[in-house]
Amino acid sequence: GMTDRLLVLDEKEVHWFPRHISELDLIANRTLDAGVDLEADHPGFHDVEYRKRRALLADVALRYRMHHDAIPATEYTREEVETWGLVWDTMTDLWEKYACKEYKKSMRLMEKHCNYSRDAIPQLSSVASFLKQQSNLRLRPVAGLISSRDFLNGLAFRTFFCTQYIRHPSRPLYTPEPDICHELLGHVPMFVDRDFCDFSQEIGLASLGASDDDITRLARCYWYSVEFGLCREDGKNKAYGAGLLSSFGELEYACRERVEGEEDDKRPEIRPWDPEVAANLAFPITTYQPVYFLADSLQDGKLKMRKYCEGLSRPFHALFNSQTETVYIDRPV
Ligand code: HBI
Ligand code: FE
Repeated sequence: GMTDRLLVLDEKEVHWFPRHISELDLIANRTLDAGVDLEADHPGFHDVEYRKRRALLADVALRYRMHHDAIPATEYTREEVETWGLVWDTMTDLWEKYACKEYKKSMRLMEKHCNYSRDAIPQLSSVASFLKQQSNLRLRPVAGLISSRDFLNGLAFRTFFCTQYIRHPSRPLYTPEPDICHELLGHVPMFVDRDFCDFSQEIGLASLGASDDDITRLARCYWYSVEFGLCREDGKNKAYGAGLLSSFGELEYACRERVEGEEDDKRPEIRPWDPEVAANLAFPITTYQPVYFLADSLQDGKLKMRKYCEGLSRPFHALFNSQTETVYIDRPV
C-alpha cells in the first residue's frame, strides 16, 4: 500500500508519513498481531466472552474515521466497572504520595468535568472533548498495539491512539498491553498539561519520515519519559510516566525514598533525564525498569527533548499547523 512507499525529498528517500490528520486512518488500523489476537499466555485467552468483548471494541476502533466520527459511547458491563473500581481504589493513595503535581491537579479536573470516579468508566468521547479544550490533544480509538512508527506518527498530529477494552478480571492489577485503565488513569491526566503535550508532540514530529534506527531511539525516549518518567518536585522524585501511574507495584518501587540500611541492589537506578542516553538504552517490557530518568521539571524535559530531536539527521524539518491539522515541511534550499 501507499504507506509502505518511500518519499523522495531532495534526492533522499524517506519513509512515507501522514501529512494530514485524516491520513492517520491509514495507519491506525495496522494493529500488530498481538494487538488484536490474544496470545496463549494472555489471561483472557481461554475466555470466550472476554474475546467476544474484545472483538466488539476492536470493531469500534477499526470502523472509526478521523474527522467524520464522534467516538461512539460504550456501555461497560458491571464486571468491567468492578475491575476499573478495583484499580482506582488500589491507586488512589499511591497517586497522593507519588504522582507529580500536574497529574494530581488534572485528576481533580477530570473528576469535575469527565465524571472520573471509582464507580464508572468514563466515556472516551467526553474525555476527548475535555482534552481538546484544555490542551488541544486529540484521542483516536485504536484496536490494540500498533508499531512504534505508526504510534509516534500520531503524536505528531497531537493525537493519541487510545485503546478502549479493559484487562481480564482474573488479573485486575495486571495487563500485558495497554487498556482503558492505563490510558485513562495513566496517560490522560498528563495530557491535560500543555507542556507535556508539547513534549509528546516533539517526539512525534521527529518520528515523521525518520529512519528505522531513529524510530528505535525515539521509541526509547518515549518509553523512558511518557511511560516511565520521573520529575523532581520539592526535593522528591515524582512520577509523570503513565506506565508508573497505572501500576501499583512499580509506582512505589520507582518513587519511594530509601529506608535506613537498605541495600543498593534493591533500588532502581535513577539517572538525570538525557534523551541522548535514553535513546541508546534498551528497555525490558515484562519486568520493572532497571533504570528511570529524572527530569528537573516537565518544561525542562521538553526542552531537552526538543534539542535532541533537532540533532537527528533528516533532510527536512516538520511543523504542525493546528488550524489545518496539517504537517508542513521546511527543506533546506
Ligand atoms: N500502540 N496502541 C498502542 N499503544 C501504545 O501505547 C503503544 C503502541 N505501540 C508502540 C508503543 N506504544 C510504544 O512502546 C513505543 O514503541 C512508541
Ligand atoms: Fe502507554
